[in-house]
Amino acid sequence: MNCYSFFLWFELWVIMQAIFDEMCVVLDWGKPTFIPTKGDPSIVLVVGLRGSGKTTTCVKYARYHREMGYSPALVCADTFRAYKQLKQSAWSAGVPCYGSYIDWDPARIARQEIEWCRKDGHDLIIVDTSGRHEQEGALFEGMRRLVEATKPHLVILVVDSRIGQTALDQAAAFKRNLGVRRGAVILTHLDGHPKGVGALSA
Ligand SMILES: Nc1nc2c(ncn2[C@@H]2O[C@H](COP(=O)(O)OP(=O)(O)O)[C@@H](O)[C@H]2O)c(=O)[nH]1
Ligand SMILES: [Mg+2]
Repeated sequence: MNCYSFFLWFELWVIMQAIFDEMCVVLDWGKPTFIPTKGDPSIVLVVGLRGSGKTTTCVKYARYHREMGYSPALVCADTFRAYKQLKQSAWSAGVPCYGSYIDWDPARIARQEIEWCRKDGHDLIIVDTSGRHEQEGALFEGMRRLVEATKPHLVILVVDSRIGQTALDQAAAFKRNLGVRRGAVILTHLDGHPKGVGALSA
């Protein structure tokens, strides 16, 4: 590499670093809403519409916290097929996964499997849900039952940012209908879609 191309690469690196630092400042909202306590089991319920990216987010959230020194576990409060999907992703991320191949009631599965997670000493229990209902009323009813059954310390709403500014309406509808104590929103599909910016601004 000659001197000229070295300086070109160096300049490019400086520009990229400056953009990255500026993005960190813009996206930093300060202190997180919720920090799980190490050693004390915290329950995080992940809700959202079907295909929004809940399962993917659950695994990322678990892996991130494992790297931070927690002992996370994933619980699948969904169908048998979804359990298989979660188990596969959880296995590749090295996170234990709990679920049922025989029960069909999400609230009952969640309650039972959370108990197993507690017994196994996990301090961060992440519950993945289905969001499969066709009717809005049934969806919220199903989620209310899950909130009742799991008594979560945090409810995360996963929103596909490709819906743009409608993300705000979706978050408001969840807040109104679930009436949770502590909630957060995670936007997915921010990579490679222009509408993501709309969702972010909303
Ligand atoms: N590009 C991209 N794809 C994603 C993201 N999050 C999830 N996906 C993909 O979206 C699809 C649905 O995700 P999944 O987690 O199964 O959604 P769920 O039905 O809400 O559990 C899968 O193919 C994921 O790989 C993201 O942030 N970016
Ligand atoms: Mg899923």
